[in-house]
Amino acid sequence: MRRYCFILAGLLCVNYLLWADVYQAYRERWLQKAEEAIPQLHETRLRPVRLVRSVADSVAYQGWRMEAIPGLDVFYHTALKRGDVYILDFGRHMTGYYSFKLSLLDRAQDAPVRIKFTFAEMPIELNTPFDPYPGGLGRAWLQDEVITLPYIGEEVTIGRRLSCRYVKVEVLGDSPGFSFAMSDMSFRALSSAPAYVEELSETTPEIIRAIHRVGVETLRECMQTVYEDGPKRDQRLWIGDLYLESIANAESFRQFDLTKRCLYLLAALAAEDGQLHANVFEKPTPHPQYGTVCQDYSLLYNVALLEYLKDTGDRETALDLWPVVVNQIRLAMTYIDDTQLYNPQKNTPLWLFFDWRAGLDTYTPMQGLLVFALNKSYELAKLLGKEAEVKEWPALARRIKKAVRERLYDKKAGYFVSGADRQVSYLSQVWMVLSGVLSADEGKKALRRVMAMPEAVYPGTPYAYHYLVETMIQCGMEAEARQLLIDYWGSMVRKGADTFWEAYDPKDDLLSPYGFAPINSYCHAWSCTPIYFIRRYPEIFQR
Ligand code: RAM
Repeated sequence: MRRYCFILAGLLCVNYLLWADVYQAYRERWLQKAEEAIPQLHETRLRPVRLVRSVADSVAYQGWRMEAIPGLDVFYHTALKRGDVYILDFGRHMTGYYSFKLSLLDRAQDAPVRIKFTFAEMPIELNTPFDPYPGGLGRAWLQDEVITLPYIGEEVTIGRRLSCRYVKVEVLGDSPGFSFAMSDMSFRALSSAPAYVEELSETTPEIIRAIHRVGVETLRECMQTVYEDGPKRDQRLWIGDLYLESIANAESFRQFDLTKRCLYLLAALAAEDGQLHANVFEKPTPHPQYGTVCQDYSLLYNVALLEYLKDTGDRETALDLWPVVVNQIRLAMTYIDDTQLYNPQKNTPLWLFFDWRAGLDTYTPMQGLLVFALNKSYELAKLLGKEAEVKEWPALARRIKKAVRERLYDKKAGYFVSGADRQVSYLSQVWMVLSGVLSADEGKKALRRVMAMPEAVYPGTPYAYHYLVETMIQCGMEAEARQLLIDYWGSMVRKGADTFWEAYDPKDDLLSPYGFAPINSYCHAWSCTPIYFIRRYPEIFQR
C-alpha cells in the first residue's frame, strides 16, 4: 500500500512539473515590480536644422549622401504645390513624435490637402522604392505616412512613434483655389536616459571619442520604457540586446531602474515551464512573442542578472529572480546527451541565434555559451548564498568542457571546429575562450590563426563583434582589441553613422538579415557597446 502511495505521489509530482506554471506564485508580483520601475521619459523638442537633398554617390555608404541646400529660412513661408519634394534634416537621430502645422497663405481652403511623409534614419530609406516590398519582416515598419487634411491650421501629430533624422515631405494633393505653407514642424524626442555622461580622459584620440559619442547616442535612443532593440524596428525587449545595453548603461548613464524593469518583465512573461521568451512587448499590455525561444538568449538572462547585482548590490531583486536562473539551467540541461554535449535534437529544437551571419554553424558556440552561463550562474549562486542548491553545476561545466575539448578541438590546427562540415568560425573560438575551455594563450593562438584564414566565417553584426572584442581582451590581445574597435565601429563613424547599425559588414554595405537594407535598424541596441569597452578599460582605449 505504502509503495502505491509513493508511486502515486511520484506521478503527481511529474504531472505537476509537466503541466504546472512554475512561476504561478510570483508572476503577478513580478509584473507589478516591472511596472513600478518604469522610468520617466525625458523630452526634448527639436526642429529641422537644414534642408538637404540626396545625392547618388558610389563612394558613399549604400550609394547615397546628403548635401545641405539653402532655403530653410524661407521654407515655412513657401507655397507648397503638388509634386513638391523637400527633405528636412533634424541634425541628429530622434525617437518620438512628429508634429507639423499647415497655414493658409491666401484665399480659402476649398479642398483637402494630402501630404506624404517619409521618416528616415538613413538616406537609403528615402531613395529606395518600398513597393513591391521584398523584405522578410512586416512592410509597415517602414516609416511612410500619407495624411489627408480637410482643414488646415491646427497642429497635427502623427500617431505612431517614429525614429529618424530626416523627414521627407511630398505634396500629393493641393488645389488651384488656395495656397498653403508648412508653417511649423517639430519632433518631441524621448528617452529614459539621463542627460549626462562623464567625459573621457583627455588623452583619448578623436576617433575613439567619436565612436564613444555615437555609442552614447545609440544607447540613449534605445533606452525607452524598456531597453528596445531598435526604436525604428522591432521596438521591443530582446534578452540578448538587454544584456549588452545593460552593461553599457552600467558604465555610462547608470539608469538601473530600467535594467530592473526589464529583468522583472521578462520573468513575469516567461513560459509556464519556466523558459524565458526571447522577447517581450509592452503594448497594448505586456506579453511575450509566444513561441519564440532562443536558447542562447535564455541563458544570457542569468548573466545579465549577475552583472546587475554586481553593479547595484540589489540582492533583493537577484534573490527574487533566482528561480528564473535555476530554470534556465535546468531546461538547458535537458539537451545534454550521452556524449555530455548540448544536442539541439535531444529535446524540442530551439533557436540558437549567436549572429545574423548566414550559414554560421552554432553547434560549437552553443557548447561554449552553455559553460559560460553555468560559470556565471554559479558565481551568482555564490553571491546569493545558494551554492548548496546548485552544487552539481561546477561538475556539469567540467564534464561539458572535457567533452568539448575531446570532440571539437582540432589539436593539430589549434582551433575549434563546428558541425558536420567542421566549419571554422570566429565565434567558435570566441565562445571557447569565454567559457574557459581555451586558456588565454590557446585562445590567442586560435583566434590569430582563424582570423588569418580568408575562408573562416566572420561576424556579421556588432552583436557578435562585441563578444570578439571581449574575447581579445580576455586573451591579452589588447592592441588587437583596440584596433578592431577602431576599424569596425570607427568605419561606421567614417561612413556617417549618427548611431550604430544593426547589421554591418565593412565589405557589404547592403547586407540585410531581412533581404532589404531599408528595413534594417540603423540605431540598434546591441551595437552600442564601444561605450562599455572604452569606459571599462580606459588603459586600453582611452590613451
Ligand atoms: C532581431 C533584432 C534583435 C535581435 C534578434 C535576434 O529581430 O535585431 O536585436 O535580438 O533579431
